Amino acid sequence: MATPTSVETSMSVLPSRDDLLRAYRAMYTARRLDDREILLKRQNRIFFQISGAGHEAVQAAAGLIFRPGHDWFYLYYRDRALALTLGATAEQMLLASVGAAGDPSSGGRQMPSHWGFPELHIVSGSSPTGTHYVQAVGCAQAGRYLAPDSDEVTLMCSGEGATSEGEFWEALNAACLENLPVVFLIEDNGYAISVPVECQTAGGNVARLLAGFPNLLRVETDGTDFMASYQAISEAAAHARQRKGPALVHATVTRPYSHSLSDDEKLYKTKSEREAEESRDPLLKFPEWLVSEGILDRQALQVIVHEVDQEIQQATDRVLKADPPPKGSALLHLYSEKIDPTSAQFEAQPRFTGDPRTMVDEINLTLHEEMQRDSRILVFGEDVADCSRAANLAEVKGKGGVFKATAGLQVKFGSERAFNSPLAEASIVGRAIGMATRGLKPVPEIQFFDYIWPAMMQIRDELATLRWRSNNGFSAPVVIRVAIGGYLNGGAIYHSQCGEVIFTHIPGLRVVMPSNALDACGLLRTAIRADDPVLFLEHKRLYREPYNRSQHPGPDFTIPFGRANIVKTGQSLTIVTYGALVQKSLQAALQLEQRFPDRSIEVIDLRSLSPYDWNAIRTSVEKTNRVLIAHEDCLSWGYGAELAARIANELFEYLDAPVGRVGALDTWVGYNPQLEYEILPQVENLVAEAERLLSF
Ligand SMILES: Cc1ncc(C[n+]2csc(CCOP(=O)(O)OP(=O)(O)O)c2C)c(N)n1
Ligand SMILES: [Mg+2]
Repeated sequence: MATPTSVETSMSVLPSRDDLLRAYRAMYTARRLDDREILLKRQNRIFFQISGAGHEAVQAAAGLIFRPGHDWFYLYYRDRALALTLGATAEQMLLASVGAAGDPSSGGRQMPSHWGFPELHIVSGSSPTGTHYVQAVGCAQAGRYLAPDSDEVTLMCSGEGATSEGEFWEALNAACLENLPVVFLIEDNGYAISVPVECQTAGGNVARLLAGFPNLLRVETDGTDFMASYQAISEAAAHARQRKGPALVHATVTRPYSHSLSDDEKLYKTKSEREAEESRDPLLKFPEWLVSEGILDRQALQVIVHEVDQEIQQATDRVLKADPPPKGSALLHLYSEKIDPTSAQFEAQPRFTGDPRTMVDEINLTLHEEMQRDSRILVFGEDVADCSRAANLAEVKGKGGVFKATAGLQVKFGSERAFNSPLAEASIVGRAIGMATRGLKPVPEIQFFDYIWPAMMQIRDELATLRWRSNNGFSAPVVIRVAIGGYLNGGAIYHSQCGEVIFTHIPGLRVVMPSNALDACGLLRTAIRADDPVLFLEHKRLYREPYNRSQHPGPDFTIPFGRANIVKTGQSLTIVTYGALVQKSLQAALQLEQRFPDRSIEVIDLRSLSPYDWNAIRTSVEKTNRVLIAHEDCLSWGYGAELAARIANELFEYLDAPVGRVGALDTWVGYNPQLEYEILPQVENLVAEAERLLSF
């Protein structure tokens, strides 16, 4: 594949007359909707506007070729004509413009032009540029898993600027590795806001850069020319439908209305540049072509124009009277309303069998049992497979995770359900989101918490927002397993990090962190069987400790989220903690009780950090009147700060001492064991702070 295919000349695929009229109607509707929105924004009746002007021809062509409700679509904000051709209506779009409750894409939660139409398979779009590339790959992979004989294709659209995001390259790599039926449509309008393409993309043409990607069909087209675009996209779609691999269409388009209403392109585009763009306007070229080819006469064109103008006027009149989102609805759809992981449904009695097992063994066994039960579960990440070269398994034992948490899953359930991903955290989480959107239950692994950060945008802006921002139209109940924590003697900065509070601060995400084998089993199973995104934090130091082992509690053992475990009862002081500090708190309690025989210490293991068990904390503090919150992560702005604030606020009258906190020094974990000891909280720190609180 030396050079991108030229499509200007060959015309093997032709749209019908009806299709051409449908395309023109959608293109004209799109442009007039942009114009109407601009007017409404100037009148302060709507609050944001971004146009698709100049992009309409290639979009309408794509809208004819792909099949709504069969294929899947990851659109971006300019794809108005595409969404219209696929079946969205002018009124639906205007409902989004005014932010009405009836906006089918988000119920007034997202800006307009963030398309999401579940029945059409248009997956809710977000505002970060480029986050959806990897999701589209996951969606296509899910399609292949769910219906291997289907010819469905996933269409993924973006501007040329967004191809500079690393996730574009992660997505292409994954799509080519897996030979997935994804069509990438790059709508190149020459600018990313004010940055011209030659300063954005080396060589100024992203399609040319992709020459080395195997099985990737690259097609260049003039995206302002409807027929050329139709041909280009037909070719790309056919390549993907025939399962020859992914395809990329690079379509040059124009952007006559500046980037958005907040931008004025006259500040950086010359007059001649803008005039050259005007001459390529698809809304002028396409109707002229229809007339010159005798497909329509001018009168018939006028009829379409008139009908669309009327439709938009009537729709505008209606949406301006539409109800806003109801008061009190802001928290709705943050989490699933179908399955409540905090409910009694997840209370279960253990049925213990076998010898005591370590925490990592319990995690492994739970994954085995759940994958056996539910074929929708897929496990992937870095090094999680037993052996990517499956034939080697005749000779070798297999890896199964750097901590062995996923050992044996590939051997038992096959390489389609347990596999190694490229070393690319954003795409691990992003692909999982795409899969979950299709109804699978991905359980990806992030190898070390210290390396979760490339996936942060996917977790915070995508995973946690999808259900809320689509007003329950879409969801991504992914369980991300992450090895976390220090106390490793040599773990140093990049193998010891905590930082759970960064994630408990994210609305829409559940965060749990077991301290022992039994809780790990029960909480992991609940995470998998629930319907929400869950960050499942596995403390590395606790994986193989002798003291936190458990017999296996059975294949249906679950623990509700938001239920603390009172690991030791006491009367004089409550220690609220979780993770590695549970054991240290118990040791501290023992020392304190030896030193002060008339005092007793209660230790609460929260185990579920968001939601957390306020009831358990409240009940205990009302009894003991003294509380110490202990965590491994840095003290300042840590998890304990929120709990301390709430206790001080709501339990003030019960307190006989200030609310105490113990955490790591506000620095990184050092490699030298003495450094590590000084930095991370130790039993002696807990004892000292507890003594201070007991002295009041
Ligand atoms: C991750 C991220 N960075 C920055 C922005 C702000 N932003 C919105 S659109 C845009 C330019 C996008 O250019 P391009 O991909 O070429 O699409 P176009 O708008 O030109 O169609 C930028 C920088 C954003 N939304 N997301
Ligand atoms: Mg652009």
